[in-house]
Amino acid sequence: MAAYADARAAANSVLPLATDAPLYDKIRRRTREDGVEAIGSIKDYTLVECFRERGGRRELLLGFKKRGLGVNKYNGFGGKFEVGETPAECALRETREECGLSPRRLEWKAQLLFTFRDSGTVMRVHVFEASDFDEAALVETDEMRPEWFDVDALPYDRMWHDDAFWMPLLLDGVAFEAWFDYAAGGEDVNLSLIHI
Ligand code: 6OG
Repeated sequence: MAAYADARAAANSVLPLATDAPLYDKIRRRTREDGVEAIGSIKDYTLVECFRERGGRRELLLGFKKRGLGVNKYNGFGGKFEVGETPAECALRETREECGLSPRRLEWKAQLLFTFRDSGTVMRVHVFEASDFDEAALVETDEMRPEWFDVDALPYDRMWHDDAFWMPLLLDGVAFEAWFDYAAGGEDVNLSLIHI
């Protein structure tokens, strides 16, 4: 139960984390069966998916990551929390820092938990859907090269493997919580569980 208490504290009481307790228990059970203690410390991140309408089509802004975790992959914008930040504050700051956009609409949509077979650290990623921004502010930064994609033609082969599992839910407007267990090396998902 320690991880559950920790999850609540880290969420600053602003997120609907209703189903996290059973999910943490499942992660423990499933990974212990393989002789792995997958839940050690928990590191929190945000991830922001920015949408626009173009010619009757829906488009998603992805950034090609130029450095750090996920280098050479397309992903949404986000990163680690600064001390005292709520998830929404972190999401907005990271989006502004990485691509210049300041979304006026930001909605919590998902919590992703990642375990890695070569690490005891759980990554907990708070996913937001964003829209309504001044597009003139969009810039390439040292970290990300932004690019719009039609939602029916996302570059899944150049994104994190987990995205192909959960992105269709996000595109359908579903809020969810999911766990992805990555094989050693961190490129392929071994196991996944999704709670809607
Ligand atoms: P910085 O290093 O830029 O934060 N992130 C992941 N996103 C997806 N879709 N799948 C993963 O699979 C991810 N691992 C990390 C969270 C890293 C950014 O990358 C996201 C942050 O937005 C393992 O501070």
